[in-house]
Amino acid sequence: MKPEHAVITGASSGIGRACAELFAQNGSNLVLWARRTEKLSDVAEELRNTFGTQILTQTVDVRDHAAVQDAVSHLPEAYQHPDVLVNNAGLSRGLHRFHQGERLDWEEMIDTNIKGLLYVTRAFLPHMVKSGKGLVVNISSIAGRQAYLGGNVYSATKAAVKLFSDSLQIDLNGTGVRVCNVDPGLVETEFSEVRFRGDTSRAGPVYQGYQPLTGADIAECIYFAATRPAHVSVQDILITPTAQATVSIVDKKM
Ligand code: NDP
Ligand code: 8X3
Repeated sequence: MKPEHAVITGASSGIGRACAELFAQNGSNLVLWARRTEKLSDVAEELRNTFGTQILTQTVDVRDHAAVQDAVSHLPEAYQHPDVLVNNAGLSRGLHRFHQGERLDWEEMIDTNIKGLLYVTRAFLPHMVKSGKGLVVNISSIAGRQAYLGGNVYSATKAAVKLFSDSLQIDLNGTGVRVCNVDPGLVETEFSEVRFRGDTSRAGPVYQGYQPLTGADIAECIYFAATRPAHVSVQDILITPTAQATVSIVDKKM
């Protein structure tokens, strides 16, 4: 089953952008969300020109409940119950031990990774349930399964996403709507630059000394889940670079 309509949050870079590319390449029409309007428009323009599918963009901050509701209400009907909703928008801030951490960083992570994901899901799901089909993909993380030094609140937000995915499996049982939770390990994106607020001297080394995953590696897993026949549900995916054994054991050749 080829997804005709997909909605991807956090599509201005990294994993979300790679998903947009792969879905468009395979003929899907897309709605892309992010806050950076110009970056999002550039992605859309490039995909339209290359693949010729319909690409709509909406500048949405997923932390803004009213904006999320408003954006969904302004979409053409077919996109309100997409074949695939990729809940990808998310971020980490800081890598402090908890007792040295910043409250505003915790709030940003909780508001984006947990509350934002809930707002988006709640806005689309009633339409998807009514249509009796569709796939919700939640991007959690290996960090939601295993703790690491300084990961505290980020890990907690991702553990929440994973348990929310598990709960949705139950709540949506019998509706025809499927749920896929994806837990990536280290993926080279803007993630670490955002975590370290643009400090490339800290972000760069995160991906050095081994071959990290790319956004495209994650997009392929998501596309696989999205193209299974209706009776097949890929509930959970854990994907790491081969060099990564656990969240913090990485075979780096420096
Ligand atoms: P990027 O920083 O490259 O991409 C994050 C995307 O999320 C951007 O498009 C950003 O767009 C968007 N975003 C962030 N905050 C908001 C918001 N409030 N509202 C709307 N969009 C938002 O990182 P990744 O691609 O790596 O991250 C994607 C997801 O993957 C995240 O949930 C992350 O936690 C998860 N993940 C990443 C891993 C990694 O190693 N990279 C590993 C495991 C999970 P904009 O700034 O324009 O709003
Ligand atoms: C991101 C994985 O280990 O870089 O979710 O925090 S990690």
